[in-house]
Amino acid sequence: MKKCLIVFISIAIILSTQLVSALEKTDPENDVDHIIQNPYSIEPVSSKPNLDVKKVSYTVDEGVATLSITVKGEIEDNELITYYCEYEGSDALYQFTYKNGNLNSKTDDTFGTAQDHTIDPPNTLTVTFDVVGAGGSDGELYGFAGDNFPNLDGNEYWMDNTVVEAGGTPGGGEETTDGGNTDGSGTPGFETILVVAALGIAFVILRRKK
Ligand SMILES: [Ca+2]
Repeated sequence: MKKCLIVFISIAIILSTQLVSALEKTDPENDVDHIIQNPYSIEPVSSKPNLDVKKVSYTVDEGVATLSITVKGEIEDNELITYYCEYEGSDALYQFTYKNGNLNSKTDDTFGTAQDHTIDPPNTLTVTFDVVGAGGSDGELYGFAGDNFPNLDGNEYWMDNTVVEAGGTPGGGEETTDGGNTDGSGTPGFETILVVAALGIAFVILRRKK
């Protein structure tokens, strides 16, 4: 009887690890900051839709981790415009920087290294990685788009980023407490629910066999 239970538990755990992990964070529209350095001023503008982050997402499925950033306008290839996205979990870090058609990611083996990227017409930049770590989705997701930043040329720049949770400082972006952002639409607890459900079914089957 104990052997049967162990088999069912093993099956439940295997099933749970094969599920898709997903995390998503949305960002308000028309909130790109126009920043003038001297004299300093900052003002949200709607005139830069190609920088206006709407959403970042992270998924893991069958050994592939996917990071994406979606803007209100179009992903723009321009030497002054940078798109950045990262996911940092307890056992993995994936990050990429996209600028004027060029994609860079961390090359350290302990970090995710980008495999490929697509621009899904016309406003989503999607980058795939080979999974490192356990492929969970309990970490922090962050996205940023900037014009003339961080390589400042002149006295002004534009930027938009998603909320940085307390204690996190990814990407060097501003720490912000913008209202209206939403977070936590991921499904980190779903695997646990499935395991519990599978165990429940296993117990029912075992009881009927007595
Ligand atoms: Ca935005």
